[in-house]
Amino acid sequence: MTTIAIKARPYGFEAPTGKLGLIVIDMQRDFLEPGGFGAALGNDVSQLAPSIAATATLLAAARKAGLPVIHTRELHSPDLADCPPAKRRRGGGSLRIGDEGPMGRILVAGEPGGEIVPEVAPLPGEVVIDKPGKGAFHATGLDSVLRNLGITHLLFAGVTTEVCVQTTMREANDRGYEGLLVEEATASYFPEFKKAAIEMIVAQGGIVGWAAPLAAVTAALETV
Ligand code: C5J
Repeated sequence: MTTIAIKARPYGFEAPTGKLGLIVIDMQRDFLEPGGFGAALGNDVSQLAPSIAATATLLAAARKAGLPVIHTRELHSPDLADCPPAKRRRGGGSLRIGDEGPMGRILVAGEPGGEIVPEVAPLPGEVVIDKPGKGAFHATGLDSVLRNLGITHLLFAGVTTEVCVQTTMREANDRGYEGLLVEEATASYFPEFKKAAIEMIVAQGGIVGWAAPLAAVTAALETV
């Protein structure tokens, strides 16, 4: 069996060809644009902007290499039945989940703010997982989807690094997947949290997984 080898930290990441997928977490207007959930919590959304172009580059390389691509969206049903009251109460911002904002109801399915930004939008045939939690495995069919696709290794991109991305990497790790975070293709409202999250992932011999620069990942995907 051939492998895709990526120069990574804490050591080289090797994925069997055909078993590597890309998961792009929550690249939604509600997190990336003014007027959404992230901004309502008092965050500077411009901090996330550089991750859009990097994720677009990564997506292009993954699609060219034939990797399955999975997108996630943090969303709740319009009746908010899947939103724990504790989650809705949290934050104390001007707008809460379900409230009407400039891009429609915050983090509600079917509203403009819940859509993925056009630069990294899913292509027809790519899986989109809507998730009510921070982790993409919680209360979703993601694990079945990955197993049905035969995926054992995952590249991770998306926002925000220390919340939904890191939570999902940890969930994947506990389920036996091997995960690598693509550094430029993720971002946090707090650059120091992004840096710390990456260090937490690769510390202790890769206790959560691997991390690598975008160029190392695209170079490896070129070899497929
Ligand atoms: C947050 C996410 N930050 N996608 N969600 O609430 O990271």
